[in-house]
Amino acid sequence: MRWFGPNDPVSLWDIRQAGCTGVVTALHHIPVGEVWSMDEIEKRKRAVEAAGMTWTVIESLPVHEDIKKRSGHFEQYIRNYQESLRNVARGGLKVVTYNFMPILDWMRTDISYEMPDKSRALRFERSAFIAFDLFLLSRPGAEKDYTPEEISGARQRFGNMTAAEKEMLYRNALLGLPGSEERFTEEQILAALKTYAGIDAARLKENLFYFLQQVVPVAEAEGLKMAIHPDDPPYPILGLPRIVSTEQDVVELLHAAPSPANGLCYCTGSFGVRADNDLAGMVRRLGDHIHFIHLRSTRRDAEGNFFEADHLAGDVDMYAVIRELVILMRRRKQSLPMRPDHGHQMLDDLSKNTYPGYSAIGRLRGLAELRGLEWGISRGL
Ligand code: CS2
Ligand code: MN
Repeated sequence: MRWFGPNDPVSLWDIRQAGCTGVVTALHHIPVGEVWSMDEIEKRKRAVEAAGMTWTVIESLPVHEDIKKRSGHFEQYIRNYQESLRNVARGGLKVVTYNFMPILDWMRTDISYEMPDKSRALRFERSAFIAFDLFLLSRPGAEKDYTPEEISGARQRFGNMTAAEKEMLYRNALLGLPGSEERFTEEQILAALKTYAGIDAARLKENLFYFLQQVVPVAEAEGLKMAIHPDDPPYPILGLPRIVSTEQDVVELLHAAPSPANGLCYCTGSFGVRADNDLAGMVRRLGDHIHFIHLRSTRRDAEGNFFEADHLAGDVDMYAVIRELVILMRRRKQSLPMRPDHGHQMLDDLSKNTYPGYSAIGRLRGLAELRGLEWGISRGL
């Protein structure tokens, strides 16, 4: 499971009791772009090991915005990244997860969507999102991104929201990075969006490829595996390009810096939002480059909304996915690190304040179901 560090309301022992042998964590307190020191790496490692688990996967070693834009101090930030890679390798870590989404990480409009069983899930509602973009953020030029029907639907949706609902939508949409409490202000996000004005998908891809060409050789020399996390949701938002949304995107980024160290965090929750992503086929075709696995399922509808379903429900055929993964691990003679990605807020956690998607009990349920499915498939093969 993922652990956000000493401030995480879910303790290492909670995670251990969920049946985990390792945790996935990051040094969230180190500002993006700064070098991860040996001291801090060792300290975190000791904390995890004191609870009887191991730390081999980082999620995430974040990429500074200057690198994504190839502007400002990007060269210095790349050198810092390389240095962090050398340090984490010296600390015994094996996999480095990161993403290349401009400004924002995942985006949801509702972080407390009530399921029929009264547990709570994360949800993306398209018309609420459009309402946020047009009427709360008032992003210049946003109307160009939507059809007249979408705009009038969003206007109607917005008109029916209470002031408290509008406030909530605004907060959810600008939640910022997982693991941080910081939110963007309206001025900050509009200013940040402006800095991407000249950067389309092709440019952003070039910048990613350049970054990979600088860091993948270092990772390879140090015995590390890089694992890029796909875009969530897997399409452009707020006028920002998103470039790790499809199998083709992954093929291109692998070609840009050919190496076994250049790989993927295969996240079924993110890729699965697009019906055109063939999840089981991606495991077959990209398998040698899958270094880390996130298992989660969403349920989408024709309007472009989706919510995070139970791990074994929703649109992801988890049986087919895990079957391919079991076959892959046998072929590679290696057990790949996997975690349940998110879980519903349920039972005692409903009254607790945890990171959205990262309460203990929902993830424990997800993990138990996923492991059971893996066990059964594995025994039957
Ligand atoms: C994670 C991602 O919480 C989540 O949804 O799967 O945010 C992931 O940690 C980052 O994108 C990886 O850099
Ligand atoms: Mn994920």
